[in-house]
Amino acid sequence: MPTDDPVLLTRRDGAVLTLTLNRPQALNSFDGALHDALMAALKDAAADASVRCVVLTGAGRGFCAGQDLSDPAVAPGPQPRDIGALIESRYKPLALLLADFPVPLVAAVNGVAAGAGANLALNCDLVLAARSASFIQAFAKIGLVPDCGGTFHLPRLVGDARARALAMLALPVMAEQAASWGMIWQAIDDDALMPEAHAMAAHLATQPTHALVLTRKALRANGDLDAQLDLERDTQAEASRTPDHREGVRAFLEKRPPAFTGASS
Ligand code: T3D
Repeated sequence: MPTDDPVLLTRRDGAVLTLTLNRPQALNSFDGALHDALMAALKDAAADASVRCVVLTGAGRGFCAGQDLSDPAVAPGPQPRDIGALIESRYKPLALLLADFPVPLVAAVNGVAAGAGANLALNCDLVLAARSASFIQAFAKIGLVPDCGGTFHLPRLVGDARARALAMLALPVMAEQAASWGMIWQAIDDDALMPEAHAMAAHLATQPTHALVLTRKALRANGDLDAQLDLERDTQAEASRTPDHREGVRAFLEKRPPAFTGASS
């Protein structure tokens, strides 16, 4: 149900900017308005020298459920659709902006993080999650492949074997397990999440910002994120042309298990 509430909330505490995805009725999944608002707010923050740390979080019981599958702009019709263009215009620029962001990024994952929502968090420098939160590479459930940098970050964070299993089985990983696997920095008691995320962001905002950003760059130097995002776009475009993708989204919207055929086109 559409509301008049802003899809993104902003809060400033000194040098810390908190951006809260605010479509709780759809677990803060991305429609066009949220994509636009988040990119605009991040670009403004990147251009504002007084912002020295950004916290990303979600309103309600979810962090972000990835692409809004009910958005009429992307809902599958009877014909195959090619979502390579959506990846190119939305998720690739978002992942690249976060990769080169001029100040540290903290994700405060307050609840379920699924699909591109999970990978939005994994693009951040430090990921804190409420103990009740979970991370799901939900793509296989709708006949897609991980995007928004997931195929770049996930194997680096948890290793190839776990990355393959998480992406192919689309199983939820609870925050504590995610921390013990090195997917995130810390699992935190639910009611302590935001105070701890803000305390960490306030500390980071007093640190040598440019050196921290150069540290991120150096730690990621042995991988070509840009090329991997192009590969995600192309594989996602191919996956999105399959009948299984259309069936997966239909099944999600109709709240029933999908009946996949395995066909490639
Ligand atoms: O165009 C493209 O598709 C390209 C996209 C690329 C990037 C992607 O992110 S693809 C992956 C998209 N996301 C998903 O596949 C996740 C879909 N959601 C889920 O699997 C489940 O909702 C969760 C595992 C995240 C949470 O499950 P649960 O049981 O806690 O909650 P729920 O009942 O499923 O969801 C609560 C509501 O949010 C529900 O609406 P309702 O019935 O209360 O009116 C549900 O429909 C809505 N919702 C959840 N996720 C989405 C969504 N609505 C639209 N899009 C969503 N992604």
